[in-house]
Amino acid sequence: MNGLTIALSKGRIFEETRPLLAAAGIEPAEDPESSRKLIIGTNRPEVRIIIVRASDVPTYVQHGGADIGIAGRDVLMEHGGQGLYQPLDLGIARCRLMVAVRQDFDYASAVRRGARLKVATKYLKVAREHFAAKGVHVDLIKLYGSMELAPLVGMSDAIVDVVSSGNTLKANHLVAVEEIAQISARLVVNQASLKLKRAELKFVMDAFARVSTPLDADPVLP
Ligand code: PRT
Ligand code: MG
Repeated sequence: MNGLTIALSKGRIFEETRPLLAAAGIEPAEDPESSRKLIIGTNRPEVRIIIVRASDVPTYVQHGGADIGIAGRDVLMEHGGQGLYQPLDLGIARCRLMVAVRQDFDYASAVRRGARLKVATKYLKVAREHFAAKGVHVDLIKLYGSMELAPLVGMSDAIVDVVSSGNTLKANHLVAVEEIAQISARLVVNQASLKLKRAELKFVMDAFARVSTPLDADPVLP
């Protein structure tokens, strides 16, 4: 189909993408928080936005359901990034992917002892690779959300999750013990679209690049 389809998730990604879209002269016609529509028009007839789960953004772009999308680096690490160009770190939706445990759990000594750890997370691939690289044996438990609960009910020793303010960890008597990666959201582009819609995409990428601050360009993290 002609025109440009952009995949976004509701919430922080959509809100933090608004100024980037504005820089490209794109204004969503509706607010996804109040509209139930999954396809949202814009002030530009050739540009539309599809609203998908954050973890589905790379999949939609990979398979051509959208030409471009914006996804957290956490989501992209877990997806693997096959079939996607990642031309731009947008510096938005910043957080850190961390290992966290209960405040009363001695993580360092468990690792030193070579204990086998139960780890609950929605980031199975990332967690598997992280602990394998450290030589720590883990049993992974796949969850889809509220990972913070697992250690509290004795289901796991640790979690792997993204942390921004740290308030959720604190409120649940958890503490971050290890950083896996610094995270911000990136622009992802379908490989065929990049060839077929070069001019449109270059316009959008240039506009986004003008108004975003990549993580690396920024010595001080929030
Ligand atoms: O909600 P849904 O299950 O559909 O998907 P999602 O949670 O992956 O999506 P969304 O919209 O919540 O997050 C989209 C992207 O925003 C993530 O992929 C991250 O790259 C990025 N991001 C930035 C965050 C946070 N900050 C963040 N704080 N994603 C999630 N959180 C969670 C955090 O895990 C904690 O449970 O928000 C909660 C509050 O965090 P604190 O540390 O401020 O208390
Ligand atoms: Mg969420």
